[in-house]
Parts: sequence; C-alpha cells; structure tokens
Amino acid sequence: MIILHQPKRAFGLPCPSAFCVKLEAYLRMAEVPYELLEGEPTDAPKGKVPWITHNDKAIGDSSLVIEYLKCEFGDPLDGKLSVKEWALGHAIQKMLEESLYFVSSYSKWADDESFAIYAAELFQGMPEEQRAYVPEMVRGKVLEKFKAQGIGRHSSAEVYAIGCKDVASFIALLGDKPYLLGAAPTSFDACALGVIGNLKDGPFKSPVQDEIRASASLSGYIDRMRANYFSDLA
Ligand SMILES: N[C@@H](CCC(=O)N[C@@H](CS)C(=O)NCC(=O)O)C(=O)O
Repeated sequence: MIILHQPKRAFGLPCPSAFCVKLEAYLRMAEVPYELLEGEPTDAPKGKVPWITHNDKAIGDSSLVIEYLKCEFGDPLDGKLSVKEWALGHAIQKMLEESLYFVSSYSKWADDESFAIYAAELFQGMPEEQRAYVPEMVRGKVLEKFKAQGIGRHSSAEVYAIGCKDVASFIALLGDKPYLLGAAPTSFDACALGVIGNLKDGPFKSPVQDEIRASASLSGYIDRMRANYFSDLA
C-alpha cells in the first residue's frame, strides 16, 4: 500500500501545500489505493512535502513520485498522450510549478493579512511563548528564500502581474475543454488543481485569486475536479 505523507488538511483544501494536492489528486485520478499519514517537511527524505513510502522505500518530490507510480501501477492518465500533448502539458506544469507556485507562496508569506491567517494555522500547536517570535523568524527565512529564488526582488504589484499573466495564459490554453488536454484528466490537471485550486479556494486574497475567480471556465474546471475527485471533503 502506498503511504502518502503530507501536512494535515486545512482551509477546506485537501492540503495547504499545492504539491501535496497534486500528488493526492493524481492518486485519486489514477485510482491507486493509498493511505494518508501526517508528516512535515522536516521528516521528509528531501526536506519537502509530499513524499511516499512504499515497499520500505521513501520517495520525495511529487513529480518523481508520479514517475514511480507510473512504473509500478501503469500510466492510465498520461499513457495515451501524443508527444506534442505531453510537451504542452509539461511546459504548462513548469509554468505552474516554477512561476505561479512562487506567486501563490508569496501571497501567503509576504502579505501581512494573509500571513496572520496562515501563521495561525501553521503554528497552532506551538507553546505561546514560542509563538511570540517563531512565526516572524520563520517568515524572515522564507522571505530570504524568495530573494534567492528571484520573486522576492519584485514589488508586490509586479509579483501579482506575473501571476495574472500565468493565469491568463492557462485560461487561454484550457479554452472550453473539460480538462487541460481534452476530455479526460491527466497528471497535468492534478498539478493545476494543486496550484490554481489552492489559489482559488484558499483564504489568501490577491489580484491573482480575483483573476481566477473571475473566469467561469477556469473556476468551473477547478470545481469540476473537486466534485469528481474530492467530494468526500466537501
Ligand atoms: N519539487 C517538489 C516541491 C515541494 C515543495 O516545495 N513543497 C513545499 C510545500 S508546498 C515544502 O515542503 N516546503 C518546505 C520547505 O521548503 O522547507 C515537489 O514537486 O514535491
């Protein structure tokens, strides 16, 4: 049995981590049985969530896990894609994971109002004396990482403009199709549910969230995946 390790569900989302939603959505779409076990990045083989354990192996990174699952259980979602369809999905996934994900992360950590909401959840169980300084300390470290990555060097207006462009591009590529590449879901839809779905339905307000919610086709696409694959959480 696959054990999926990820932080606990929160904010009405399958998980506050987009990459965890991606992997759990993939497992559900591909109908691979799994069990959930709560885990934090500090316990993970690569220091990031999600990860899985299977047959005494621990495997980190959502994309590498999906590759592993395809080898072990077959490839019912992406197996029939043409090379061009796969390439389009891959390019879109990179836009979501290497660009829009950081905009989303920025919206939680950089914005004071959002950070207050996020920190209340993240540091919930912490003793009160520590809660007085640890959240701001952790926040400082994350903001430094944003500088190293690059997103932290922009003004918030610039960051959200980058995110809105990614969303506009996704909307144009989705068109009026039920799923990104056609009538059936692929692993790239699982990724979109993680990154775009968490932006849309999370409690963190931003111009990017407004842009997603304003699009009937994109909102409908996310809502459809929630209804089809996560109806038990509704
Ligand atoms: N490439 C990784 C990215 C995973 C990732 O960035 N996870 C974040 C949560 S969304 C994390 O664990 N961050 C903790 C940290 O960087 O210390 C994947 O696809 O799984």
